[in-house]
Amino acid sequence: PSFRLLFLQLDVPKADLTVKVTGKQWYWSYAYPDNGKFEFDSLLAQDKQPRLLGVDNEMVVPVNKVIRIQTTGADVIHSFAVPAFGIKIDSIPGRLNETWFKATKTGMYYGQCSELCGKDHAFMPIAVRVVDDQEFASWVDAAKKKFASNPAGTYASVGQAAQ
Ligand SMILES: [Cu+2]
Repeated sequence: PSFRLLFLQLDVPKADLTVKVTGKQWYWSYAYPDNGKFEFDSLLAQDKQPRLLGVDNEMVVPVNKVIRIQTTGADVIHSFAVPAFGIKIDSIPGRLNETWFKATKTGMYYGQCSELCGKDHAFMPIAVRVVDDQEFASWVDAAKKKFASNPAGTYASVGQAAQ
């Protein structure tokens, strides 16, 4: 029976939305190819609860929709795991892995990097905020302005500018 389940997990149903998740040392970046292709970084927020799980910019998705996750690594191997959705998939440089989930309730869901990836492996949480359709649409509108028009504001480019 477990093999049947493992097999079915890999069969990605028709997705309502795709989010591309890139694991980096030591944070995640989320890209929304279906919603204007904006991308943003999600960094551990020291001042947020729950401790070690709160981030500055959450991954936001609509409730009751099939969300396809495509994941890769930018530097070393990471792993994208969200226990509440039953997903765990390696984020490997040079490779695009796929998985999916469908959240049936709104709210916050958390996960952590699950492949030892260096110094701050324990400090690159995954925070997913599941919202209704209307809230998702307004978040997308705001996110397009906040992230797409200002690529210089992302963590990675701030790091490059400092070099
Ligand atoms: Cu990692």
